[in-house]
Amino acid sequence: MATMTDRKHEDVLRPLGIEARNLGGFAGEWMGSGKVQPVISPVDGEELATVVNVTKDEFDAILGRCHEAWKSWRLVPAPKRGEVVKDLGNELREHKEALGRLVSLEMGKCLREGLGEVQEMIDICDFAVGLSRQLYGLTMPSERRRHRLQEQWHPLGVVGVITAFNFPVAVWSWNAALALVCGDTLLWKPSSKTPLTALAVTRIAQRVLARHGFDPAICSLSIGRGSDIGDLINTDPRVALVSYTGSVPGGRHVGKLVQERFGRLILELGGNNAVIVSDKGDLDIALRAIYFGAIGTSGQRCTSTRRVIVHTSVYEAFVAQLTALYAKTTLGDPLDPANLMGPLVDQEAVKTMLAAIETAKEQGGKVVCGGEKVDLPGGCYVTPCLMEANSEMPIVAEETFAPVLYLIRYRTLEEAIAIQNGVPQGLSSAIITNDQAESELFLSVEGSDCGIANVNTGTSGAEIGGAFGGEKETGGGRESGSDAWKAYMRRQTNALNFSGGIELAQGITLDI
Ligand code: UN1
Repeated sequence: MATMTDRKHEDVLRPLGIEARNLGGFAGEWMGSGKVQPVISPVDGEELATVVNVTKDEFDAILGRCHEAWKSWRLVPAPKRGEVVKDLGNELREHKEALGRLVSLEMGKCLREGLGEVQEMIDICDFAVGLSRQLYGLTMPSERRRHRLQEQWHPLGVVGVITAFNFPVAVWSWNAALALVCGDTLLWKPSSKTPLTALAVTRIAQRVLARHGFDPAICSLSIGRGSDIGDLINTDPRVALVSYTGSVPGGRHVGKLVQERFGRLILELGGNNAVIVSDKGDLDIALRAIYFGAIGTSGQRCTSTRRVIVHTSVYEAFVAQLTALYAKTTLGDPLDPANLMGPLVDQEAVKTMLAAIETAKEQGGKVVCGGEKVDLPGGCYVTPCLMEANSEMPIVAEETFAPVLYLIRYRTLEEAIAIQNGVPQGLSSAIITNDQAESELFLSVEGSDCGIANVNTGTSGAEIGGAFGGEKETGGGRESGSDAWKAYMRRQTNALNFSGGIELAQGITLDI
């Protein structure tokens, strides 16, 4: 086993407090005595560290402490909670480079994207600081004389945050920054593929909370498998809200368990995002937007571009140019700035991608380029694949979490929109056009049915200021900006009578 001094990636791991062996549970103190899990980097196949998962009993203790911590955290004035989040943002600024590197190393995305992910954490902290003074309720005119009607927002409780490997730290922060100013506490279960980044972030939060004199159990951590720790979160009534990011089947499972006990739920599930390239659009914009959307994070974003629906009159020219761009993809170590694409998250993901390509071929798809395994250390590298396809192919309606981009032709915009909407998922979508009527139709009620619909920019890279999430099988949840904070609080409507008498609503009289 690697020791502290001869570990290969010591320079990345050490500054963030990652030891050779780490305990996977935290609620004011560190604990863990369950299964020991090795963490392998997809970058080079090296073991980065081991994590000791939490047991059921430890989970129970962690949740108990996190729930206890909520009882006092909810009493702290929201702007004071905002000050803690401000400091969390500053600490993340300080560790941006280190954390960005660890994200790259642990899950394989390019460093520039790893840094972008940490930037999203910083941005949502800034957003939440302002929000801590804006948790507004409305007042409404009462139908009764000398009555006032109002609503107010109260902290909800423990928020269970179950995150995916592809945004191992940002997803936590979109939930955490809002939940913290809303007066909730957090119990984080990261993907078993990416526990180290979660450990690093929890250590940062622990320091910040302690510095402000608050119980560090406010940001608790519980590393373990979805089937045990995840399900304990889903079924325990002490968890007021479960925010789950992951696959559609995973969301279906979580949804049933949480709904069964009438817990609150935010689901961020799969996407099958399309870009419509109009003959009235700028091909250069289309190429850049689509290229980044398809190969960014090696096609493993929920928002990755998976389908391009191109007007038949520009199809040949567009495909030729996109193919030329794909040929320029530099593939390899994601920490090397020369590389545009890193590995997939693990060898299983490579198998899934190659199998999907075979299935697509059987269904009539034609590979234009890529889709091959590349012999690099770790065995997780593939070339990004462009494939001519049609919307009747069943696999085109599925989310393959890999860089496979389906190219589809269209003749009328109505047809393109029908193709775009003709999949079970509804996360992100875009149109490339300079025609106002086209973009308006795309954004109208007859247009995209997705939670995100963009014009002249791609499907991925959403800013934190907007609410993030999607419709249909994407699950309907919203995180991040706009008024997504409301999901992290409970709304209370108040009728206040200062008339000195009693008057019933709806004009009802009682002769007693
Ligand atoms: C995800 O893939 O789970 O819009 C989220 C984007 C990022 C978030 C992706 N801001 O691509």
